[in-house]
Amino acid sequence: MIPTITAFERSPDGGKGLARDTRVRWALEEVGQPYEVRPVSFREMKEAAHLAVHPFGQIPTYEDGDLALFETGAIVFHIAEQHAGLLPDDANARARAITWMFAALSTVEPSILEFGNAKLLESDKPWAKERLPLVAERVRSRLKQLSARLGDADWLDGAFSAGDLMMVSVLLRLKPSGILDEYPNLSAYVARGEARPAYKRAYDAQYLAFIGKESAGKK
Ligand code: GTB
Repeated sequence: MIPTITAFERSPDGGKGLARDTRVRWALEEVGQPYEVRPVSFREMKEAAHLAVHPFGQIPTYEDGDLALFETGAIVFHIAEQHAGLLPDDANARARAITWMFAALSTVEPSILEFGNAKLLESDKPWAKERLPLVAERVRSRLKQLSARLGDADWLDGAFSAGDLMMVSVLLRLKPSGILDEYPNLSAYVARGEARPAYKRAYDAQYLAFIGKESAGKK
């Protein structure tokens, strides 16, 4: 069976691959699993049919036969469990790769999201100028720790894994800010992720979907 994922009908990032369907596409591409995409509008996301799959009315979701999942962590983990290539066979190495997935989502991503919100959604608030540097420092503090752990290794723990896929996906959100460039080993790490053929296919697919919608809208 071919799984179906949902994605923004028209991504607000203009096809830059920052919406979270990209990490799911990337995982599917890494394991060679074809997939279909059901684009959803912001209105559809909050309607009953979508809420039945995603209780928080967001994208992406993942449906395969009787199984319906939401949350990119759970989706990527499921894909990695179903196919070879994203988690090591050795039980301890596998547990460590899963640990990095959790670390990406629950220790590194929150400060990055907070930073994004402070820049994009709160910049007109009277306290924004004072808050932004604080939030940026929280991001730097995590990046410094991550940078120290990565050192000059290519990936976080041996061969590329779902842990790296998730960490790179989380860090990518920082690229436009320039903060990532303060940690050369982390920007090289992200670049290695982006250079993977599976990432390129995932990026191109979401970009082409966005461009397709744009040109259809202009007709
Ligand atoms: N924890 C969930 C997961 O990992 O699956 C979070 C899912 C989530 O945040 N989904 C977002 C969404 O559906 C899209 S990815 N938002 C609509 C809503 O909540 O109503 C977040 C996102 C949105 C936009 C950009 N962008 O424009 O750059 C980047 C990322």
